[in-house]
Amino acid sequence: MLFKSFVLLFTAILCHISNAAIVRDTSNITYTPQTHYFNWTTGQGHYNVDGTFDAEVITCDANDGKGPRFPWPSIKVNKGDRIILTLNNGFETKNTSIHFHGLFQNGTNQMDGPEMITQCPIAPNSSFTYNFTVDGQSGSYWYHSHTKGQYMDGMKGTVVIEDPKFPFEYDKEEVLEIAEWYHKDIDTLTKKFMNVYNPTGAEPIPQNLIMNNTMNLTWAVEPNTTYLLRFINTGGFVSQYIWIEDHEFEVVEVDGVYVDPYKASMLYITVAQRYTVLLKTKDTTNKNYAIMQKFDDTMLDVIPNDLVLNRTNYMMYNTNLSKPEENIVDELDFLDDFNLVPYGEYKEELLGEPDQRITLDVSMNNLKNGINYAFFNNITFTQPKVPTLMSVLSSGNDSSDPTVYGSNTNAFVLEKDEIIEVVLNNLDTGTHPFHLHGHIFQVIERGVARDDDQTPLNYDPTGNYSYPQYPMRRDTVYVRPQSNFVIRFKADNPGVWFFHCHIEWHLTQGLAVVFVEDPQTIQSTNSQQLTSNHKNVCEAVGVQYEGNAAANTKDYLDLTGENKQHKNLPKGFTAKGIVAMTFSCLSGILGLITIAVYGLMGMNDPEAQIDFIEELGLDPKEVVDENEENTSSLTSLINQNEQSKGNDSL
Ligand SMILES: *[C@@H]1O[C@H](CO)[C@@H](O)[C@H](O)[C@H]1NC(C)=O
Ligand SMILES: *[C@@H]1O[C@H](CO)[C@@H](O)[C@H](O)[C@H]1NC(C)=O
Ligand SMILES: *[C@@H]1O[C@H](CO)[C@@H](O)[C@H](O)[C@H]1NC(C)=O
Ligand SMILES: *[C@@H]1O[C@H](CO)[C@@H](O)[C@H](O)[C@H]1NC(C)=O
Ligand SMILES: *[C@@H]1O[C@H](CO)[C@@H](O)[C@H](O)[C@H]1NC(C)=O
Ligand SMILES: *[C@@H]1O[C@H](CO)[C@@H](O)[C@H](O)[C@H]1NC(C)=O
Ligand SMILES: *[C@@H]1O[C@H](CO)[C@@H](O)[C@H](O)[C@H]1NC(C)=O
Ligand SMILES: *[C@@H]1O[C@H](CO)[C@@H](O)[C@H](O)[C@H]1NC(C)=O
Ligand SMILES: *[C@@H]1O[C@H](CO)[C@@H](O)[C@H](O)[C@H]1NC(C)=O
Ligand SMILES: *[C@@H]1O[C@H](CO)[C@@H](O)[C@H](O)[C@H]1NC(C)=O
Ligand SMILES: *[C@@H]1O[C@H](CO)[C@@H](O)[C@H](O)[C@H]1NC(C)=O
Ligand SMILES: *[C@@H]1O[C@H](CO)[C@@H](O)[C@H](O)[C@H]1NC(C)=O
Ligand SMILES: [Cu+2]
Repeated sequence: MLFKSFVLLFTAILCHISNAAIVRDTSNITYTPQTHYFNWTTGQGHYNVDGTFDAEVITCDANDGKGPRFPWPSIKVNKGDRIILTLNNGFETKNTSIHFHGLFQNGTNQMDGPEMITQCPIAPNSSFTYNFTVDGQSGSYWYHSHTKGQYMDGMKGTVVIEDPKFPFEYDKEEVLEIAEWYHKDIDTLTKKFMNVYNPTGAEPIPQNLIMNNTMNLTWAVEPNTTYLLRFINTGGFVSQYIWIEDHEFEVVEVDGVYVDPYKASMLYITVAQRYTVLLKTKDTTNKNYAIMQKFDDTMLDVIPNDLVLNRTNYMMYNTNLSKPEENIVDELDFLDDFNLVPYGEYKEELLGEPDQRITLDVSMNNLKNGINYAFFNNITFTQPKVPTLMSVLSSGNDSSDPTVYGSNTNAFVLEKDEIIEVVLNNLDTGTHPFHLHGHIFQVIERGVARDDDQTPLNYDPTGNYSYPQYPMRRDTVYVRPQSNFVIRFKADNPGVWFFHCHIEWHLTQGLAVVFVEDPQTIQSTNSQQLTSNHKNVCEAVGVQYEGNAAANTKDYLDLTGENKQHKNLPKGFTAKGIVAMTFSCLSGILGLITIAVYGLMGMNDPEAQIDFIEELGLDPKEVVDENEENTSSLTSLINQNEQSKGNDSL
């Protein structure tokens, strides 16, 4: 077995690593950093993205006199430049925020974006100024709201950081932004998703795959030209297979990390991942070619009949000739990113034995309110009352004690310069792309998928694994169904960094942990202190910028009053029970009663049964009346309770 996989790996490397890319001599190039100003205001509008439906979207007014626009602007800056972006909340009621995905924010943690982690939410009529440099980073990135799935409504855009010393030669550059699109807005979809009527946590099915915020995109190309082509998946749910008919990619960068040029005819791109490739066009113009996007349909709980799984876009050499037809391939033979090797300054030898190993088990289950949540180690992330960065800044010597950050935030404290290993075991049957803020990490191990009827393949800490000498590095990596991955990084970026599934549905379900990295250095660094603008934003939204997760400023180890997740299902009442019932029941109150009653049949403690019915917002007496046969055992207890209530009020 081991021998066989070795041979496979070896041949894979032989046929994919290429020397076609031409390396530039960049030794004499110098560059003076610039500052770029943006002044954006959020708003609500309508836009027909896919040509089939006028959807509610989030618009951007760039305050340039042109009014609100959609899609959002794309940003292009150079390595080392400064970005100063003022985000004005123009919504009537919604909070907002912006995160620059993949940027390290080294020394500027408060500019990272996730609300209640590094910043206060920006309230309507309030403005937050993001001010940071892109020191030492280049490549393909993106920005998006980090508030309540807002980026699924279009509050996002591509970010390209040009490197004046980019190592490979090319003639032209192009960005292709891929995503999925929903006709309904995120707030409407979330209400249906986080709902007792969706007990399996089935994610809403998108209507279409899109490219550059449209369908049927045309890309006019020049023949005989080497393009640096940047694929950026700004979606919130599905991974996509990407290929171009009869053309080959040479991958040179993933998630901002340069890699040894690697040939592939197909890419598998999860949401939030980026692949930058060299693409040499043909030297003739007698045909046009299909740019294909294909759903990873294993991520969909149901595949509606009218869902178009493959989308065709047009790579046009010659507009006089007809557009290409859909391109069909025999197999989905895509690049395994585990085989990539970082290039140049990004090449880093396998980090040594970890100082701290954090094991995270992913699972999904229902809590007592009937809703399906996602868990790391049985904890579903629940926002603290004070953004975690502000708890760090105000907690003095207590900042190294994870207690400060709450029992429901899954906070881990990392000490300065420690080697951190995260072992992630996916007990769930889905694929999940995980993103770490503030870092790229080495991916040293990734297990194969396990079928639904098998037991999950956990990482074995005593196992005999052979790790790559120069592991792949990136900021977003997927785990296969019921399998695992292991990543390592050095804790050399003081800050509070969110680690979460980038499927927005799963983040909403709580699939996140928080790394509090080197809290003492955060406290003692000038640039990490809250700007006065930031304090104003907190005041406007009514969030304290001092205190522990429970907003306690006196005793940082007293978490009384902190936000907590709902209780577990009562014993005997299983998630399966809820699922079975919801699918067989009618809508409305009658449906709820049926669920409650069915669940009750497996529950032997009448006290717990009543508790559960009340949790569902129902009157136990009513439930019993409507379902006499199934609940007779409850009747006496309810009567007793009523009697004792009556006695109390006398
Ligand atoms: C770089 O500069 C040095 C000194 O000016 C010169 O000798 C060398 O040819 C230059 N190299 C390139 C690639 O331009
Ligand atoms: C942003 O634009 C608005 C409207 O033109 C203006 O009032 C505001 O001063 C601008 N803010 C910044 C930081 O330039
Ligand atoms: C793309 O083509 C489909 C038909 O294949 C059409 O229904 C849709 O409106 C087109 N979308 C756009 C944005 O042109
Ligand atoms: C905005 O944030 C504040 C503070 O967290 C919160 O109380 C409020 O409910 C939020 N508003 C909305 C519409 O979510
Ligand atoms: C925002 O400011 C405008 C103009 O000052 C005012 O009309 C509006 O009521 C304010 N909205 C909120 C939510 O405070
Ligand atoms: C941005 O940050 C730099 C460095 O801290 C500071 O000098 C500058 O005043 C800031 N600009 C704004 C508009 O906040
Ligand atoms: C796609 O959108 C990007 C901006 O994100 C733009 O730079 C690029 O030119 C567009 N490509 C095509 C083919 O329209
Ligand atoms: C492409 O380049 C080759 C060799 O340089 C040349 O012979 C050919 O005419 C070019 N084709 C086009 C379409 O420009
Ligand atoms: C397309 O047709 C026009 C008119 O016949 C011609 O002038 C042009 O050169 C053609 N373009 C290409 C790329 O063949
Ligand atoms: C989609 O693409 C795959 C791969 O090219 C192909 O096998 C399949 O037939 C296509 N069509 C549909 C409807 O899935
Ligand atoms: C999560 O809960 C399950 C069931 O109670 C238990 O077996 C498991 O050990 C828990 N996992 C962790 C990491 O605490
Ligand atoms: C952050 O900056 C420090 C030096 O100021 C450097 O040692 C460290 O490697 C940087 N971390 C990252 C993730 O870039
Ligand atoms: Cu996920």
